Amino acid sequence: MNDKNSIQDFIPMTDEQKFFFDLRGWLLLPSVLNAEEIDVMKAEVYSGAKNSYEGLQSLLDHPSIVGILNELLTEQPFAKEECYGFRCEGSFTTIRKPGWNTKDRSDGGMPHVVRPPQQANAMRYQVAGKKIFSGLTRVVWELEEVKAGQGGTSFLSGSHKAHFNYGGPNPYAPNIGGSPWEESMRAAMEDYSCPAGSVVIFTESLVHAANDWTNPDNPRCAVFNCYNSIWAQWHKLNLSHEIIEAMPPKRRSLFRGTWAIGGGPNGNREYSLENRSL
Ligand SMILES: O=C(O)CCC(=O)C(=O)O
Ligand SMILES: [Fe+2]
Repeated sequence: MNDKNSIQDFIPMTDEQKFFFDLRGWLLLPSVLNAEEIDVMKAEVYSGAKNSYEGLQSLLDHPSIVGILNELLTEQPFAKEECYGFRCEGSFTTIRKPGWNTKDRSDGGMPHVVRPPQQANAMRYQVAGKKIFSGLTRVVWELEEVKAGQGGTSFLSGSHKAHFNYGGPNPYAPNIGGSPWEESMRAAMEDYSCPAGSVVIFTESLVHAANDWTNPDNPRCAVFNCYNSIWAQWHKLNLSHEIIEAMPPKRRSLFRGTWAIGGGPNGNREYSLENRSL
């Protein structure tokens, strides 16, 4: 795997990917990791991913997603040779054995969003000047096979651009709870089948849900990484300075402080103990 990630090292987002991401709010990249890479990452997750990013950190700026995150989150002049133009918010891993149920989640599997896209705010999906800004953006690494309808994350495609609320009593609620249309919205949701080593990218403005894992053949084993604009933060960082400090410098820049002006002529490019997101 590539640890340097110079500015030329990534794979650009294609026009086709841009079209479908904008249309649906999510994108599947099948079979990104090879068998050996899958084994290494899976072993890390199954052994508890104790220092989460330590063994999984090469996924954070994997060349297959950097070009896409540049399109989705970066204003071009802010992508530099020595630092990324987007930031990482945090990460979690999941192992869901056959029979795993959404009751184990605090949201109980309720379809939800970061913030409803009907109001303007710093997390919302927008397009201007032929440029996407995807707001809070999730990258899911599926390390085991996923079969459609058997427990992958599901999406209400297009809902990241919905102009009308979900029908529930509170238009600010970040989920579809209490909506008289809950069943028809759930019925309209779609998901994906993919081999192990695939990536799913979605805007958190899209209505999405966790689902019961009913696939009897293998568990779900996935890494969920979250990204944002270098000027916006949603999650509190769940990663120690020691782990970030040990990363290569460009990868470290994913965790630099969330600000733009006031730090000298070069602006905000380098991660340090004094310049980190908290
Ligand atoms: O667990 C899942 O499938 C959904 C996770 C989720 O809601 C998210 O990544 O924002
Ligand atoms: Fe979510």
